[in-house]
Amino acid sequence: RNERLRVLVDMDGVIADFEGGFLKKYKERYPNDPFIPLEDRRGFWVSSQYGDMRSDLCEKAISIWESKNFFIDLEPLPGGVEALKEMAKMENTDVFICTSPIKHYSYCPFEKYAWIEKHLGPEFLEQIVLTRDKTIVTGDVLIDDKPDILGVEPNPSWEHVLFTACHNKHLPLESPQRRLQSWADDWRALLESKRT
Ligand code: UMP
Repeated sequence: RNERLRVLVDMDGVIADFEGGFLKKYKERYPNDPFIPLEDRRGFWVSSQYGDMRSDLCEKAISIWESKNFFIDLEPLPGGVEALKEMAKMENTDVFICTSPIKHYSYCPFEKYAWIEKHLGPEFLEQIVLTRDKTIVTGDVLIDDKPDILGVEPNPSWEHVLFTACHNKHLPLESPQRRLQSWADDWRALLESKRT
């Protein structure tokens, strides 16, 4: 059996500020259209909440993250880069960044690699898993801000720990599910609890 701990860490909303980057560029591009302040965000899909506000705003929202330089310009979320670098140096620990690219592939996959090289260093280019289905990836824990992570595998090997974000902070947790409130929260204890 494997003595090493395998940690999967999501990118958008966990180490890269997708919501903040979206809102900034949306307001710049559509200054005369309504927007949703981060404290009013509900639900994982930004485009759905914008579309519910006014139907044309769904595709306007999508146009933001489909644009060149959207993903590379995202700011790191507080403490995320430092946590991943420390995690990667821990004994018997393998860290992978597990992220779903958008289907408009012109910029997103390239810019995700570039972001990781820029903020985490070229060593981390070995640690990237790009997949639209995270259930087929094996690991001990998946730290992700998406409440429902579904795919073709009904029983994924990982425990999903919900990373708190503006869109999920009001959600009641399904009973066994754990949260990481931020990177200031005790992620080391979480990892130790999976090691035993
Ligand atoms: N995304 C959308 N629509 C939205 C919000 C996000 O397509 O309304 C994209 C951005 C990310 C991906 O590329 O979905 C989420 O990836 P994960 O965080 O689940 O890895």
